[in-house]
Amino acid sequence: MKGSHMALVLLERPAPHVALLRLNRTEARNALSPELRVELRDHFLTLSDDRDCRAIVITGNEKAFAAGADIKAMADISPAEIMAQDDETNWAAIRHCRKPIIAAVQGYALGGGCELAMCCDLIVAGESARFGQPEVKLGIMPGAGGTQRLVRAIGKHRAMRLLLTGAMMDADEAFSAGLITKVVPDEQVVSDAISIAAEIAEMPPLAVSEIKQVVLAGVDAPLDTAIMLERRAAYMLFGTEDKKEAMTAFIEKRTPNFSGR
Ligand code: DAK
Repeated sequence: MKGSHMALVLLERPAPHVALLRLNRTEARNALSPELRVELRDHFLTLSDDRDCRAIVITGNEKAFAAGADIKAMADISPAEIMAQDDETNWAAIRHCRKPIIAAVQGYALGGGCELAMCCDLIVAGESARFGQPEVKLGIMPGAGGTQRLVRAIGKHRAMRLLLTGAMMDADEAFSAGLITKVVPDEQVVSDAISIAAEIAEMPPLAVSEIKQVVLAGVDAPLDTAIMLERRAAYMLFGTEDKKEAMTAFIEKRTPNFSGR
C-alpha cells in the first residue's frame, strides 16, 4: 500500500508458505478496475518469485468473487484506449505465475471475474457462487480468455449457452460441468481453499512447480509432445534433493523434510 491509498488487493499469510489475496472493492462487487488489475499483477509477480510462498489463494467477499471488468471505466472507452491499458500484461502475470493458485469463490464470478477464476489452477466454490460471461449483454465479448477457457473446461455446447445468452451457472451446475474443483458451504470456502493450499505447500516445491507447468503447457500441445515434456520433467526431478529425502523418509518410515532443492 502506498501512502493513504486504499489497497484494492489485500495480502495475508494465513498459513505457512500460503499467501491469500483478497480483492477489496466491496462497494463495486469487486469489479476489476484498471488500478485493481495492476495491483493484482504486482502481487502475482512478487509471489511468483517469493521462495517463502508455495501456494496462493485468491478470493473476493461473500457477495462477489469479482463481477467482471469495471463497466463504468469501460463505458466511454475507445479501442485505442483499451489497447493502451495493455491489460494482457496483467493477465500474463497470473498465467505465468509459478505457484499453484486456488480461487475461493463466493457469489458472482462474472465476465473478467469468471476469466480470473478460470486462470487459477483449482476453484473452490461456495453454494452461492454464480459463474457467467455476460459480456454479450453489454455488446462486447470476453477479452481475457473467456471464450477459449470456458470451452476447454465445459465443452462447446454448454459454453455457447453461457457465452451467447449471458446466462449464469450455479455452483452445482459448474461442478457437474467440470468447471470447478468442489462445492462447499459458503462459510467454508476460504478456509477450505487455504487448507488445500497448505497441503500443496507441504509438498516438495520443485515437483509441484514442474507438475503445474507440464499440465498447463501440455494441455495445448500435441499429445506426444506433451508426454515427452512430462517425461523430461519427471527425469529432472530424480536429480533433486527433495526426491532423495522423500524416498529415504518413506523407507525409514519418517516424515520428510523438504528443502525446495
Ligand atoms: N462494473 C462496475 N460496477 C459494478 C460492476 C461492474 N462489473 N458490477 C457491479 N457494480 C457495482 C454496481 O454498479 C453497484 O454500484 P452502485 O450503484 O452501488 O454505485 C454496486 O456494484 C452493487 O451492484 P448491484 O446493485 O448491481 O448489486 P446486485 O447484487 O444487485 O447485482 C451483479 C450484482 C454482479 C449481478 C450485478 O451488479 C451485475 O450484473 N454486474 C455486472 C456484471 C457484468 O456484466 N460483468 C461483465 C463485465 S464486462 C478485455 C478483457 C476483459 C474484458 C473485456 C475486454 N480486453 C482485454 C479487451 C472483460 C469484460 C467484462 O468483464
